[in-house]
Amino acid sequence: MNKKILRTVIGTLFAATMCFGMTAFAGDGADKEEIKGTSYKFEAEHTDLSVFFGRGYSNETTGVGAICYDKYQAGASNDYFICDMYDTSSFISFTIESSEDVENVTLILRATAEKGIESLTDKEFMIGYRAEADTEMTRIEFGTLEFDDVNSDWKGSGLRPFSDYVISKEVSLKKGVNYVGFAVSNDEKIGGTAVAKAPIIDCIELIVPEDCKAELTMEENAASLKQIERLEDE
Ligand SMILES: [Ca+2]
Repeated sequence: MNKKILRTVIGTLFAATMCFGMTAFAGDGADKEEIKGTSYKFEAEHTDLSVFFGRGYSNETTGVGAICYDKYQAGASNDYFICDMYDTSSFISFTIESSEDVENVTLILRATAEKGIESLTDKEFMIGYRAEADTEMTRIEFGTLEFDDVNSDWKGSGLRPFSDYVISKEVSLKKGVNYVGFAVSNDEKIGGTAVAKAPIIDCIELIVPEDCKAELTMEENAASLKQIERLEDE
């Protein structure tokens, strides 16, 4: 399957999914400390980006080119994040393996945004998950991601610090492989070559409830790890 077709297939999976009426919300992560359980953090820059396509304000970006170094010291975990998601087909997906079925997992997204992108609703930016055997993503109705103070002049030309957004406390994972996906679904022309608005994604955190023994691991992509090594050497 060529990359363009694969992108379309994944985009369609999201688009065709019904909303499941889940109770979910977004916030500034203030209530994150109160969530009890075992926390697993997975870096966006370690995901498989082989079919990634995106745009910046004056460029197109493919594959591991989407991995950016946190030169502004905006608080990115592991010092890297995914940038240039300003295309209508941009998405990233985390491949998470769970040792058993688990419900009521909390999903936290660590993200920020560039100047001018003050918010993203769950219709403009879709977040969902599915087990490998499922054909459709379960879309999360998280409301709106607010990037407060995004238009401040961060250290001259810097980036607004990253924030933690509690996306859902009701994610279900099945034993085996699961996908947690983030896809652009708007066509707001925000300037230059950028034809959609999107967040800048640092990592996700999954918190397994206290009484559950499920262990989570992420398949880290070799090409992405290699790209980070390359950037470290620069
Ligand atoms: Ca990161």
